[in-house]
Order: sequence, then C-alpha cells, then structure tokens
Amino acid sequence: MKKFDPSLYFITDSTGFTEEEFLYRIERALMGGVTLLQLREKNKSTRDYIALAEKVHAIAKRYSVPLIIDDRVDVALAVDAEGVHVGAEDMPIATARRLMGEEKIVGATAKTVPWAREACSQGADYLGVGAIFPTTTKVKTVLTSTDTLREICRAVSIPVNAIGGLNKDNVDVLAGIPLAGICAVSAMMKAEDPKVAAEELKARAQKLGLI
Ligand code: TZP
Ligand code: MG
Repeated sequence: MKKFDPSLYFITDSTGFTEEEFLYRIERALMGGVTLLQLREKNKSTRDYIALAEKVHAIAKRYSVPLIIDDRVDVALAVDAEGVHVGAEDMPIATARRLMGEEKIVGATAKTVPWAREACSQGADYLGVGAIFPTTTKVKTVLTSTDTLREICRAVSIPVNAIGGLNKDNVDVLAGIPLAGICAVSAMMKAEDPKVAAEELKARAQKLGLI
C-alpha cells in the first residue's frame, strides 16, 4: 500500500561519519519526527550501498518510516525499500516506475513547470524542487526561485517538497506556498543532535503552516 507522509523528509549523507555514528544520527532524526527517509550515497560500491541500506531500512521500519533510495533502483529492489528517487541524470522516471511497480514510491527532481508536469505524466509520486538556498551538501544543482516553486505546486497534483539549504531559521521564505513538505540534509545530519533539529524544524514548519 503506497501511502506516505512527505512533511519532514530527511535525506542522509554519510560523509565524515563512522557507520555507527551515521546510523545513530539517522535514528535520532527518526525519533525527532522525520516522516520520510532517503538514503543518498554517491561513492559506495553496490555491495556496500546494499549492506548500508539494509541496516538503515531495519531502523526506519522500527519507526514505520518509508525508506527511499536515491538514484539506484537496483539497490531499492535489493533491500525491498519503499521507494526510489530519481534526478535528471538518473534512470527515466517511467523506467523506474516500471521496474519498481505501482506499489512503490517513485520520487523525482523537478526545477521547472514543464519538467514537473512531465515527471507527473511519467508516474512520479512526489517532486523535490530546489535548491531553494545554496547548499553545502555535495550535489549538482542550481537555485530554484520560490516563485517557480509556487508555480510548480500549482501546476501538479502530486506532493511537492522544497529542498536545498533549508533549516529552521530560513523556512519562513516558503510561507504561503502550497508545499507537501520540507527536505533537508545538513539541518539534521550535521546538527549537534538530529532529534532536536528534526523537532525544531518540524515545529517551525508547522507554525508557518507549511506542513
Ligand atoms: N538536491 C537539491 S539541493 C540538495 C539536493 C540533494 C541537497 C540539500 O542538502 P541541504 O544540506 O539540506 O542543503
Ligand atoms: Mg540522483
């Protein structure tokens, strides 16, 4: 059954952490109210990616939070993750959908209204739109204006999440935009305590009526 809550979407980055610290941080963020989790690894071998995904999936299941795998449909299928996220240079959305099946979540990146509409027609379940602010996370991206974000939200009927440099002190720029949720890496991954960071980001976004 494909039902998910994208309101506080935590995307991980294991760079600089031991595996133990990485898994601990993920669990703390889940305790703090993360509703959707993405494992995003850029430099791991397939075998190591699968091994890590199995561990992360086991933790996420304890919190009943769906696990999305970035880029890699093979890894998502190997660990029976709840979904996959594909960007512009990854597998086409329609292909990911065909391989993952109708019951799994397929998310996509979109930076323009036509691109968002195309992602919908190819079967995406949600969109990640950004970067809203410059990001310190290693990613090939350009900035997306809040005007474009608003237009995308209005143009599609699937959930739209904002991403890129977002934290509790700047999410107010999103006020009034009909988003489904906030995506963040550093705000939780690099926080002193990811649980507190998740709670604070969620509380702020709720107060602003974003989620
Ligand atoms: N796509 C657009 S920005 C981004 C991705 C994966 C990284 C967001 O990371 P952070 O640390 O929340 O800015
Ligand atoms: Mg990608």
